[in-house]
Amino acid sequence: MRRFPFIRVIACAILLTSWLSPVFAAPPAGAKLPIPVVFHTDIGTDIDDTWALAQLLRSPELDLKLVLVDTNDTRYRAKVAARLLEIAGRTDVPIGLGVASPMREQEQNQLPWVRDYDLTAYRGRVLDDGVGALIELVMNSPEPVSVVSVGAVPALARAIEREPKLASRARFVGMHGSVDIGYGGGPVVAEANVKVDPAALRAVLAAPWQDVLLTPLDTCGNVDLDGANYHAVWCATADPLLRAVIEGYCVFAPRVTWMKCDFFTQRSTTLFDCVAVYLAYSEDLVETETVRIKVTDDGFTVRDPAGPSARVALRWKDHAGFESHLAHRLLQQR
Ligand SMILES: [Ca+2]
Repeated sequence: MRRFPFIRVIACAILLTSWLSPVFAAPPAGAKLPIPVVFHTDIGTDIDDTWALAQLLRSPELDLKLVLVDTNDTRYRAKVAARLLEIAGRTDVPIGLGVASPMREQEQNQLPWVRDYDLTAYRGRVLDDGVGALIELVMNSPEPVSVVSVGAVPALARAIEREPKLASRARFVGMHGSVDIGYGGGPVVAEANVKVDPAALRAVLAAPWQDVLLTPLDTCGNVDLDGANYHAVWCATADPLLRAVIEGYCVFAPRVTWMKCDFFTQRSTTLFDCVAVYLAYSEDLVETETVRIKVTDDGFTVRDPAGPSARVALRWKDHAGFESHLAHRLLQQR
């Protein structure tokens, strides 16, 4: 009789091993590990950062290690990120605060969504020195980190200044600029993420990254979800993360000042930032060119043979395919 408990222990061990082995087993030869990623964002102004964070969290190719909120009221931005991460069950992700500057409440387009949110109650870490957190992460990572940047970049410029070796250990994927095309297919413009701090972007693009890959307005400026793609996301009310994205959008729509957003039941706004998240794991649907780019003092990104080179997604191979892919990804469908 005394042998039975021992046999049970052995049986349990075998059972446990068989359950756990898919988790702890080494990946098959040739399989890629998820890419460590920093999401550098001005979440809380335009709503596309919220969509992009949800997309990132739903991308198995990417391993989110840090959200670095930058520019204006970074605590407000951190609250938006924290509430989304909490809803996604990802409070393992720390939030770093970047370079802050004043921001009026009227500019905080998701404020009602986080007005009562207590950032000190976030179960993950909120790091006042987000620049230091970025440096520590990149310098200690065994794998090169991809910095996916979808806002103006003062915190990144500061990080490069503080740790000049940072860029050589990382890859930069950014939603920045307007090379041949501007907003709505119009003429080139000083794109917002550049115009806020052109000197910072100039310093970032000049740094010796392992790779620089940009989506300017040329590709990201005409992406949205509408029709069946949008309807499916709108109707995904049982999915807490997508419900949070739509809630955030409904809060944002009546507050945004740079457009009349009366179409939020029908389609998304332009989802600029989602293209940068996509480029962090695939380039299949875009055409890229290596371009030497100068950032002007007034925020234009112009071709200049003396500028640092970047790989730039200038055209879509399959624009409709990307929008469909994005919807499927958000919905966790293949
Ligand atoms: Ca953004």
